[in-house]
Amino acid sequence: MNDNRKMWESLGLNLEAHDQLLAALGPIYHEVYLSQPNRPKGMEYFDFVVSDIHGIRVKELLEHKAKGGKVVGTFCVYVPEEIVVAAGAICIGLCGGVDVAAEEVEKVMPRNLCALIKSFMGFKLGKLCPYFESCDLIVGETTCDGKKKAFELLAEYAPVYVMETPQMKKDMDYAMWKDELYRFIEKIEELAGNKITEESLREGIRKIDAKRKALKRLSDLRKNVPSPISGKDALLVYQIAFYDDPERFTQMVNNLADELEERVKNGISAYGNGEGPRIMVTGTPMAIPNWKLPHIIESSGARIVYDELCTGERYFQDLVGDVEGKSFDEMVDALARRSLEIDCACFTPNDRRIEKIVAKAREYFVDGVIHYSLQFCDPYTIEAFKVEKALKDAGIPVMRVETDYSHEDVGQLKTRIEAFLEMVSEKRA
Ligand code: BJ8
Repeated sequence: MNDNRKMWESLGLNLEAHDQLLAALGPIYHEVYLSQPNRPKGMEYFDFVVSDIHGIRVKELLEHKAKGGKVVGTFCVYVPEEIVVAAGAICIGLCGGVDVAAEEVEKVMPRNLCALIKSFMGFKLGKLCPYFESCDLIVGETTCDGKKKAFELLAEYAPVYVMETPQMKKDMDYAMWKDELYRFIEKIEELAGNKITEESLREGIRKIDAKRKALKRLSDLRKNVPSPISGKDALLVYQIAFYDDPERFTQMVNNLADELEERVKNGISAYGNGEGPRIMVTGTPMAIPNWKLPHIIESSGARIVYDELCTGERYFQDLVGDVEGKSFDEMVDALARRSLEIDCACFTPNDRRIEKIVAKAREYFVDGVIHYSLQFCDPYTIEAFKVEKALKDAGIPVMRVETDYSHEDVGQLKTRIEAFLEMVSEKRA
């Protein structure tokens, strides 16, 4: 038995089902990623991370735990990883992007539920995720109803702590959220056995701000024509941001951005065959390995240049900012304000998201927008109508897509997307 298998066994994984999962990932990754022409050399690191997706990083988590460290799993970009890092713990984003253990999941929750929720429950119930099994605490939130109720069920299988996220963004909501961050600080201190000091909080904020800054730098480079990186590659980097070591990851993203700057100077396209329509994707997050829609879009000749997603801009568009000389309370305040800048459809009203989508579509020279919602996700599916109207009013072509993680609708989606891209190209000509 090789070292990885011993490690997975020690975590109690269902080895047979886990083998099948990894075996399925390889060919998909090859088709979606490795077959792309003209990829930046800097993507080799991210390919390596995926090629050993349940190996080295899990080993690092277990080494950390062996020294008395803690691992905290999260599902939402509102959970402030700065606080986890400040306590000396490791923060891992856990969202699942693939259908797993459906039979077990449907024994404890309804079939007609968002695929992302069913996926993370499947990873837990099917004992398929070494990250999940390494966590000392799972942090949920009260964003959408589906997640809120799923965390009650998840608590029967793992230690769960739920943060109460507000539903509006009034002054009282900021105050409530700031209190909630203090409650979270206490919980994390108790778990980690470490007091979060002014200096450790400042350091935690600096580390995570540096990561977001690197991601923002990468994203800004996607404004260029021709695009120096494919949309699929950018998405992969955003997805890995949730579980890689933050300092190493920041360095790798900055290296990649250096290379992309050179490409921009020399007019090198990631696609190598001219520029197809420039597309923005907006909507529900795409957790790894959910590459279905981006693959359809880019293999139909378009270029995704902006992701208004939590696995995208919503994760890194705002920084906490300079915390030099700030008191503990001022830093907690800045953390609360930064996270409430994120415009998740769980908030009401959420007009700012819509205004941003229109503004960014112009800033990134977007020819069309594809609104992506997971089926049964009420917040995004309902908000899609307002997004569509605002874009149409602004003269920007838009299409709505509702799907899940199955591959049954790939043919149908491809036909619809090709028709949309044809229309967009005619308008552009
Ligand atoms: S901040 S988008 S990460 S909640 S897709 S589970 S909303 S039914 S994931 Fe999200 Fe935080 Fe918002 Fe971002 Fe519910 Fe919709 Fe499923 Fe969703």
